[in-house]
Amino acid sequence: MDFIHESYQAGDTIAAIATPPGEGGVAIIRISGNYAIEVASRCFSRPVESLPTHTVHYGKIKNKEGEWIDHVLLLPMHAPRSYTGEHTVEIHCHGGSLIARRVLQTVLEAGARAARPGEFTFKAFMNGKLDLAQAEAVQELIGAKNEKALQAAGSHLQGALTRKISTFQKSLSDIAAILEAWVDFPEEGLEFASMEEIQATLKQATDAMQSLASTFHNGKILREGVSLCLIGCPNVGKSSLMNALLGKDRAIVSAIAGTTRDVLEDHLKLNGLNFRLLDTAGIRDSAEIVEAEGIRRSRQAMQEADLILFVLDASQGLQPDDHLLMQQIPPEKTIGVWNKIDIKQTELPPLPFPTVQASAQERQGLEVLQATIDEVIWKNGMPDQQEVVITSMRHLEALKGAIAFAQNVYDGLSHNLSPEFLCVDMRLCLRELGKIIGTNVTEDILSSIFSKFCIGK
Ligand SMILES: Nc1nc2c(ncn2[C@@H]2O[C@H](COP(=O)(O)OP(=O)(O)OP(=O)(O)O)[C@@H](O)[C@H]2O)c(=O)[nH]1
Ligand SMILES: [Mg+2]
Repeated sequence: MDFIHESYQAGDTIAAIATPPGEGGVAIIRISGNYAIEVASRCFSRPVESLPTHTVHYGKIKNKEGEWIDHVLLLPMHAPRSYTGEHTVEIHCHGGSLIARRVLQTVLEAGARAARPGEFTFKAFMNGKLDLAQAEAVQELIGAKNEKALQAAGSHLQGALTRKISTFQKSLSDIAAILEAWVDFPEEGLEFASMEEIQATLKQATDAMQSLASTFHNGKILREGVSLCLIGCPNVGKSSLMNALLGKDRAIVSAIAGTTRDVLEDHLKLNGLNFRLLDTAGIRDSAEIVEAEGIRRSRQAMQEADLILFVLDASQGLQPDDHLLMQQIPPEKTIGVWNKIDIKQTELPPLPFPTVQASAQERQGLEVLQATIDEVIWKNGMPDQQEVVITSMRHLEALKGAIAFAQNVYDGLSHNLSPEFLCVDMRLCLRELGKIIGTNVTEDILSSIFSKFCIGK
């Protein structure tokens, strides 16, 4: 992967097709840079220099030889009023991939360079149109697979995360300033503010950063969805429950124990969230080689899943094999499902996790099951619309770093550590926070962020 900014020159004029490949009503070619207007002018049937900014114009695209390429609409946007903050021209041509590529080719021949992935957004970042957290939110917004993820990305793009980080930076910079003054004028001691006050502010900021960091669990659910694994002994009705939840005949169901041999996967949307549903082979002692491999995969799926549905046969009650299996299941991520409640015979014992009764065959108890799934997933509380949640691992790492350094300063104050040391940690703490919004990022971080974008964004 190219380092996007290796050859980055502010104002470099770049172009790309901004719409997805394939056939469509229109395709958009985007040009951005110091010479965007001139480049567009060289291929358009009218001088683009004379067109007022943010107006749309009908005309022809022609190549250097004067050959007609397409009829288009052209939209000039003069700097700084554009996505990138530079002169930008969008050309709306017919939406075939070949025709769009021809128009792009013409634009490139007229002097633009082909854009790299994410380069338009990178320019927006470099020109101060977006901070780094907002630039990443653009990608989240494009990639959002469910309503809630879209909401979180929208709030990041509008700067909610940035504002939050800025408040941390503000109160921690105040402390940093006091500590620096202390280093410069040690004989004056800490009279600028009392030790208790500094520690109180530090604690407040650390708690607030901690609570932002703890939203990552929810953020991950929003972004990636939840993997939900059906586990149980043979024949309890896992595949039937999978089919019932999906509302389709996905997995083979039979009265023969050991029907499912491999992990089966399908996707489901529940309460605005994406689920990856995994049906597995019934777990029992088996010497049969294929079944044994299936069982190994069941166990692996169980370990990796975010949530386990432990399925039991209510017509049989808790059998010794169920009991054995139950001891191997992590209870904090498990929901018990007594299936076949339609033919229940015995009293059912309580289980050490939330449990529901259902009949996959009669489609009973599914709503209660769905509600319980929701409850267990959002056990720390569902984020409300206003809450800022972090969805990126990079942000979590930086926050954790900032928390650790702030904690060092706090402890150092308690132990009368020399202010020089405290200043170092304070600066490192601020630097971690800066990484989130992009004031302190290395080239590789930028590269890795922007290279995930598509070309044309
Ligand atoms: N009465 C009743 N029978 C059910 C119910 N759910 C499943 N069954 C029956 O139980 C048998 C086993 O169902 P499956 O869904 O194949 O069970 P499984 O847990 O996937 O079994 P393996 O893949 O072999 O581990 C089939 O004969 C189903 O028709 C239910 O809710 N009520
Ligand atoms: Mg099965």
